Amino acid sequence: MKIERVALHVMQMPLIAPFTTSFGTESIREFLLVELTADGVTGWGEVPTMAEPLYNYETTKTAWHILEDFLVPMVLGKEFAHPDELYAAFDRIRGHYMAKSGLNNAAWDVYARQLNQPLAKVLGGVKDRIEVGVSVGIQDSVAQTVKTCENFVAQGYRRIKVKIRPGWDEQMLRPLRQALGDVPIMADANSAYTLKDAPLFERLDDLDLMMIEQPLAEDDIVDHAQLQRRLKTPICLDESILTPEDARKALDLGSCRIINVKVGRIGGHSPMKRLHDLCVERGVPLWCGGMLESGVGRAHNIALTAMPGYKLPGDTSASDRYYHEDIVEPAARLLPGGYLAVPTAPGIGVTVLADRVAKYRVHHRSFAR
Ligand code: OSB
Ligand code: MG
Repeated sequence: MKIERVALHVMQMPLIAPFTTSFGTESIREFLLVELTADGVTGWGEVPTMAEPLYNYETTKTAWHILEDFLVPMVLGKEFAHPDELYAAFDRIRGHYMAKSGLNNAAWDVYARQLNQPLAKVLGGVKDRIEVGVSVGIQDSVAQTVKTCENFVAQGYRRIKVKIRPGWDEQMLRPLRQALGDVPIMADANSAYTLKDAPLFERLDDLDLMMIEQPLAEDDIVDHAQLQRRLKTPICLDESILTPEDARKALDLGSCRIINVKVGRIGGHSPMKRLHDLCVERGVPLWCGGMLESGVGRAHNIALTAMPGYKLPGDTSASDRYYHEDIVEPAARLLPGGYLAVPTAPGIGVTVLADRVAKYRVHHRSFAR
């Protein structure tokens, strides 16, 4: 594919309800869309940054800078045989995986459209529907948490993830387990604890949580290994895994038993496939995390979750769990039993609606040669 044009769109979409984690509250989802045209075929990618560097160090502005000044000039006017080759061109640029993922994934969409095949199939996917769960932010009260979670269970979601932070953990999780019976529950701390909190996590062992996600610092797989040795509950790493090599090291150290893949966090489908294959080889279950994506990022998440290594329900909930209206058609809808359908149309399998993109766009620029 010869890259003819790249357009970057800064998007701001209001969430139906604010989403609170241990690092802050988001009410308007800010992110970038990458629109890439090669050989007359257009593909889309999503850069799932936020306005502030709270989840990781990237922001929408750093991603714009890295794309505009470095990544876009590396691909514009160039010819690539495969999206992996385009990703390899980014080798010299350190980090900034979310910025890289936007271009890499847009190239995968183009590539699959050129093959006239769904992206899921091109990535090696084998499922026609994926099992999904829901990620519930920090609520005002325990009663509110129980009600919110019961409502999602009634809709069919197959597992509940709740956000925790110091002062909002055991006192919420015990009554929640009581209320939900044997519904699979897990907790995500977004790095809010230290090894000093190990006794708390040991007490949580009897709640039979599916896993505890990223309890400790994002840059620390050493303390996670110590904590994992003390727990029956599996630790799942999210923020700590930026590359397939990070995953290998964390698994070698015993820092986790499960890995959450966010295709943006690790740079796109090209490195994602390597991480997937490593985890399949080692028998480590994967699941697909989320960054409250729009329909573009959601379609990429659905496509990748069709791969066989994704063994556990992910955070890819239906579009209506986040947004009043989506920027793609058809928007992802929850099927009975807690599934999303894997699209069968070419590429990401959804149509990006130009008028909706324009409605929620605050800035854009097109690069061509
Ligand atoms: O840690 O998984 C996380 C949302 C924003 C930033 C970080 C995280 C999340 C979620 C929501 O948990 C996942 C989703 O529903 O997209
Ligand atoms: Mg997480």
